[in-house]
Amino acid sequence: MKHSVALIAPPFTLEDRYGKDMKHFGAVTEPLGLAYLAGCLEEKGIDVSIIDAPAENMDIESVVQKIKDIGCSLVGVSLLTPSFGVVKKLCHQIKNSRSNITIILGGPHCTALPERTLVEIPSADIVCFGEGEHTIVQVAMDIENSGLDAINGICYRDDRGAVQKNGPRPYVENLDEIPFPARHLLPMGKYHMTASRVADESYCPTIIVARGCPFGCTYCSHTFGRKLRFHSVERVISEINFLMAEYKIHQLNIEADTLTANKKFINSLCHALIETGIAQKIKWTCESRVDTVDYNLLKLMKQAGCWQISYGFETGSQRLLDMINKSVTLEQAEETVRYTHQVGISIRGFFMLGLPSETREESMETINFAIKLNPLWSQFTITVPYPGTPMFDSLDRENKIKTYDWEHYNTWSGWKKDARIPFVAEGRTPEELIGLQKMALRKFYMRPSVFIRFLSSVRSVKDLKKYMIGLYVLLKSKIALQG
Ligand code: B12
Ligand code: SF4
Repeated sequence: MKHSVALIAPPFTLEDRYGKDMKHFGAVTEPLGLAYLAGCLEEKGIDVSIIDAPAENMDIESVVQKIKDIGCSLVGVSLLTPSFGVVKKLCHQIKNSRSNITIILGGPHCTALPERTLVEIPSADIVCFGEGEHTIVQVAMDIENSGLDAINGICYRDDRGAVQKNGPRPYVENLDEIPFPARHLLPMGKYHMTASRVADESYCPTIIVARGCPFGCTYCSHTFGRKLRFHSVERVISEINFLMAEYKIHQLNIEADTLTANKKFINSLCHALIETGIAQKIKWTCESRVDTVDYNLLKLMKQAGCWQISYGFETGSQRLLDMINKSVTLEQAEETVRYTHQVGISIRGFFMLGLPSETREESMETINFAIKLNPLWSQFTITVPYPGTPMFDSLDRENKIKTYDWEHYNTWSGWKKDARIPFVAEGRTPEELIGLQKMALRKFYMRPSVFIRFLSSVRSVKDLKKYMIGLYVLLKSKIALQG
């Protein structure tokens, strides 16, 4: 029997992610992981729908009602570590409303802790770890035929209720085998990217061009393994052409763990964007590392339409960079920033506060380094040892993890009520880190040169409103500190 499937992006709201004040700056983006699964299910003729709760502004009750209305027999829910609490409640209520429905969970948290997730969420029946495309198809088609013990990449409960873990599923070797994500099943008018990532107010979709990363940063989940796998350049171009024809896009976020990790790939992609004329029509952003670009590549990327790169600078301390195995130097960061600005590409910088063994002085070095590099936007997050990372494993071994209540695994704790930071280095306090995250933003953004830069870039009333809210949030955080 083939199941009909509903895939759910859980009601994990912008406020849950960023807190009341910062929610204005968060993105609600397409759940592409689910859209890939749906594309594969459709290809096999399986009836599938996607319920995107954050985009549709749905709460748990309305998701449960929608599942009832659809009348599906298999429900798949995506799970990130900080959305654990919401997903657990959702599963419980789905099962309460219809006990014969099968619930499968997947996503980065499940990949990191498959068995534990099944134990901790008793209403779930199956947990998928690793890439889900082939697994969900097999589950939807074969559950009754071959039984769950024949499906790789899952954990499940056997007849006696004991948790069983099957062997891993190999990564998809040829990514082009996977159909385009089923965007037609998503509420496409309801997405918006973070303000710092868009060139104008038009819709900015994301396209994923590669999976996997060969680098070894200790705080990273490596959800797609260490081996880099790419779509062919032809497939990427045809997906962009599709997005241009279907959604009339003018901008794009090109996603890959590190787009520039393989020079041959990024060079061919840029040349193809130029030769097809897409470079003249589409502006794009991407994420990269400071040691995987050089002046010539940056120049080519600019010609190919790249207007912004997000770099993970992480910290202003070489000792800490070495400790997190970033394998870059502060000098490399400075040089790359210089080249990127020289070719006319704008920069977003990611910085981490509260790394293991970090001192207050080193935190200040990070904030000062951000000011020195002077990217257009800087993001300062509190270090969270996500499960599945080497950082989590070593802190866990050393009994240094403060909470296993996954809801608190949020990098924006500084802005969240009742936050409990999962890791705090010796000699530091949660309160200090919370204050530091706010102070970092104030120090970075409340500079006259930054005010002038932002005011001169205002293009609309909407822009102005966003900047005003930003200023209000920063001032409020300062007053709260003094009060
Ligand atoms: C791009 C990105 C973002 C973008 C999304 C932009 C966009 N339009 O896509 C933005 C900036 C918005 C973002 C935000 C956040 N992100 Co993010 N993000 C990523 C990144 C770099 C890539 C995600 C991606 O595109 N994946 C591609 C798709 C195909 O993969 P996928 O969604 O994981 O789905 C596959 C499998 O997981 C599985 N699967 C997923 N769901 C399901 C469900 C079922 C039923 C099944 C069977 C299988 C299955 O099958 C899918 C196909 O193979 C990852 C790192 C990474 N490489 O995964 C981090 C990552 C997912 N993000 C992370 C986090 C923490 C967040 C935030 C919570 C940060 C914050 N504090 O706000 C928010 C939450 C966003 C949300 N959805 O609620 C963490 C999650 C860690 C964890 N253990 O949960 C990651 C892994 C980075 C890290 N720290 O290591 N993110
Ligand atoms: S943080 Fe980025 S560069 Fe480092 S391992 Fe993860 S994806 Fe790769």
